[in-house]
Amino acid sequence: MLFRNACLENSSSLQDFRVEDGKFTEIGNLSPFEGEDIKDLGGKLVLPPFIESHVHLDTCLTAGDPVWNMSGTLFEGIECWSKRKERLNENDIRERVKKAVHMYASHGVQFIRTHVDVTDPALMAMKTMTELREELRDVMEIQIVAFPQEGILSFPNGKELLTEAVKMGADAVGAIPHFEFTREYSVESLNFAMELAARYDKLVDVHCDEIDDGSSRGLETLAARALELEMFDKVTASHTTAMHSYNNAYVFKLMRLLKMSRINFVANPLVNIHLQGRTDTYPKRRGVTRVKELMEAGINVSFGHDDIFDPWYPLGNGNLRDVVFMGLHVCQMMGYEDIMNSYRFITHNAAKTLHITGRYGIEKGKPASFVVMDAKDYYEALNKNAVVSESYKDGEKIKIQ
Ligand code: 17E
Ligand code: FE2
Repeated sequence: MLFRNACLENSSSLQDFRVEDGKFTEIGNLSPFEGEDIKDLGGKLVLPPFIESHVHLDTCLTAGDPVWNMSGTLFEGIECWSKRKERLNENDIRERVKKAVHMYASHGVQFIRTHVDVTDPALMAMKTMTELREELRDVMEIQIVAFPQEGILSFPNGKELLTEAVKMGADAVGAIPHFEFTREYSVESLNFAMELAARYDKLVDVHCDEIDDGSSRGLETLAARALELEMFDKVTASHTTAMHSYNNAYVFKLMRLLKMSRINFVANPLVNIHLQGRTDTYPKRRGVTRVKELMEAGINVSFGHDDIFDPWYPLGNGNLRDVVFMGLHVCQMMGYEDIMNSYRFITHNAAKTLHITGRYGIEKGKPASFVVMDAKDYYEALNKNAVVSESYKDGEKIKIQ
């Protein structure tokens, strides 16, 4: 099939591309083969599919059940979730996850990395999510992070539960150093998670220093281990909001290690502008990690939504545009080029985080997965909140309800 007159990733002139057997076979100024199906895109924007690089699908769509998070803090959110967790069952998880996945799909998302809480003696969400990862494969590629929400050393049998979740088929290992009881536990939890991932050849994605405490320094341990174990870009530091509060001299020193370690970062601007700064009076810290400075240092940063209507965030509809929009404001990245290129936070940069770049992107020979937006470029798409009108996965059109 021949697609004509596409604005490919903000290109200044329109291009055509051909899809055969689920792959991109040609890109350029193309003439149709005899009898070939043709679709004229009329100058619309074509991007590689959107990627949700950080969300908690197991907690989605539970806000207010059984209680609302009144303080708006991460820590009250964890308490609310702990109450809801007692009532988890397979059907409940299935219904909510499917709903959330379809919300994402309708906004052109084709890949999701989800953190699944494994501080549950029954590992109910983990088990169900591994099944859903297979069942939903035609619509969404899902990566699962075994996420110890209530700690590895500070939760009964935390180490065993995390190990079991890895054996059940998690794609990545998580940790939550800032939530552990002590600084020593924080370091030990990171060592444990990294060694576990190395042993089972898994990726790593840590909820790292999600607190407005400038002395929360899990990140240096994570980056040092990524370097020493040669795991490099298989490792991701999510949130790192404490970095907002680190002193500049420390960040200056830290940057050397971060560059050497080659780890990825995920910022969740929509949720962290809501959760952070809650113990401040005025001035109130924004609490989002140093995105601009990380990018300037050549470090990979993607953006995630983190939550959809759950104890940590009371809104959300699966549209990553809102995440980008908030991120650009909070991080003060509002130059023309910043805005134009901001789709990369939820496409190419996120593909690096998920470790899928080899089979992602609009290039000859790669799977023909892409989205079409009702806009002439991403600047306009972002500004007008343009809809994703079509989403193709491996050459097949995904139904957008
Ligand atoms: N759990 C956590 O530790 N941090 C978050 N931002 C969310 C869940 C959403
Ligand atoms: Fe998170």
